[in-house]
Amino acid sequence: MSRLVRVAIALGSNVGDRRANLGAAAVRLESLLRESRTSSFVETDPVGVGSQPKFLNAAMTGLAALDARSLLEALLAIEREGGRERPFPGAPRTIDLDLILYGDARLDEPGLVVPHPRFRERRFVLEPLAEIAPGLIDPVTGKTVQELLQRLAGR
Ligand code: PH2
Ligand code: MG
Ligand code: MG
Repeated sequence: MSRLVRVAIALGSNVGDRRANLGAAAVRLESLLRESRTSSFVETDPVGVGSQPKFLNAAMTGLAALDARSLLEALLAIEREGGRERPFPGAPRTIDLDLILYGDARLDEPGLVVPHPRFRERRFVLEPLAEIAPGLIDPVTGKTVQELLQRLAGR
């Protein structure tokens, strides 16, 4: 019997056909997750990466049968299929898939830090995530996604 874990994934694209890039990744993720939900696609200004094209961002949630490391590998494989190149950190990208939450796990391993260390400060993650999973709980702060978004908005 396999254990299912509720996960949250952030999607972002600012190179090429952004809508097609997010759509293709979402289709692939739907096949990995049970009861998957996908947020609206929202256009956002780039944060912390200098002057770049605007992003299209989205969030997905669902139940994963994979362990966290295997899920991360699957996200990286979908990024590669989507033509992701990594010429330098923070480079514009066709598709970026970040594992935000993996149940109530707190992991700090090479390449795998969960919850994502910066998601609480990122409106481009919290806004789409709150649309589909406002009550999802951040195991570090104990706050819901909705509360994290309100906290951010109130600053
Ligand atoms: N991703 C980043 C850095 N900055 N800004 C926006 N608006 N959307 C992103 O997805 C994003 C970003 C690093 O992955
Ligand atoms: Mg990212
Ligand atoms: Mg990433």
